[in-house]
Parts: sequence; structure tokens; C-alpha cells
Amino acid sequence: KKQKPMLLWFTGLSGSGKSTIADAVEMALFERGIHTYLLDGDNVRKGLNNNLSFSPEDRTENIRRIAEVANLMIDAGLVVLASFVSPYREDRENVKRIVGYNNFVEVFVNTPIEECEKRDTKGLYAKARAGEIKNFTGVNAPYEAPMIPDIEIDTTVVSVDEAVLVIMGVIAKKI
Ligand code: GGZ
Repeated sequence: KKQKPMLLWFTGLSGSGKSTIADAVEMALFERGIHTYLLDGDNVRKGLNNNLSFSPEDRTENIRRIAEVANLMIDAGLVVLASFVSPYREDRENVKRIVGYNNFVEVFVNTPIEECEKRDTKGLYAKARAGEIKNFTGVNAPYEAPMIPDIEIDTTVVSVDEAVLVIMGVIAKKI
């Protein structure tokens, strides 16, 4: 059976668990023989977008380029997973417009900032609190939560495995 290409967009704070869940969903899709590509900060901000900062303008450009790349991958027939803070509602709306509303699933990883900050896997919250990083989302830069995400996950309530089941359930109907 031919797979339906689409974009699964994970948005949320640094440390919310976006990439962990996206990785796990990608594995579950792989097990079903579905061809995927995962876009995240590690493979995008180090290459294609290595000239972009975390200013509002550069974040908008970051997300725009990612949407255009995802759109090409959708053309190639892939299920694309994208894991980015993407803090601006307008930028996420633009992603939907670029790839087409029917190809877009928004997953809001809504882990409370207290938990993200407690994890602080990269020590970035501590640096931001110390004033060493300006424009850090949730500390001194805004995060505009989705109003009506397709899926919402709080990792203090739901395990990674449970999150995968929820997401697979939603996309199984579309794929
Ligand atoms: C937010 C930052 C910042 C600032 C560096 N604000 O936990 P991480 O480390 O791996 O994920 C964060 C990542 C965010 O990059 P994105 O491309 O997803 O951001 S956006 O969608 O807003 O363009 C964090 C790290 O980069 N990081 N500085 N100031 N996150």
C-alpha cells in the first residue's frame, strides 16, 4: 500500500521532549515500512540554517526554510517529522500554508517549563537565567502556545510509548 506523505510538526519548549517523541514515532513508522525523514536542530541549524541566530527574524526564516524543505520531501512521498521550538504562531501557520493544510499534523509537546528547566539537559536554562543567553524561549523570549493543536502531549503525564500510540492512532487514519 502506498503511503500518504505528510508533515508531523512537533512544537514546544527546549527540553519539552519533542525530539525524543519524534525519534520514537519515526521508529514506529519504520517498523511499519513507512519511509520517513526527521528534521531537527541537529541536522538543520548545523547545515542549511547555520547562518541563522535566535532573533525573532531569524527564527521566522529558520521555520520558513524548514517548511520549504519539508514540502520538497512531501513531494518525494515521505512522511516528514520536524522538531523545532517554533515559538511563533504565525510562523507555524505559514508552515501549514506552505505544505498544505491536509498534509500537516501539529503536535504540541506541552511539558511545563518548570519540568523543562528541571531537566535542563544542556544547561541552557541555567545560562539563560544567568543572563548568558539572551532570547531564550520561555525565559526571556516568548512561546506562543498553539490554540488548537491536532495532538497535545504533556510528558509529565504521558510516557514516550503512550505518546507514540496517540500519535500513531491519529496518523493511521490519514496514512
Ligand atoms: C531557544 C535555543 C536558544 C534560544 C539555543 N532559544 O533543547 P535544544 O537546545 O536542543 O533545543 C533548542 C534549540 C532550538 O532551535 P530551534 O531551531 O528549534 O528554534 S526555533 O524554532 O525557535 O528557531 C535549544 C537550542 O536550540 N537553543 N539557543 N535562544 N532554544
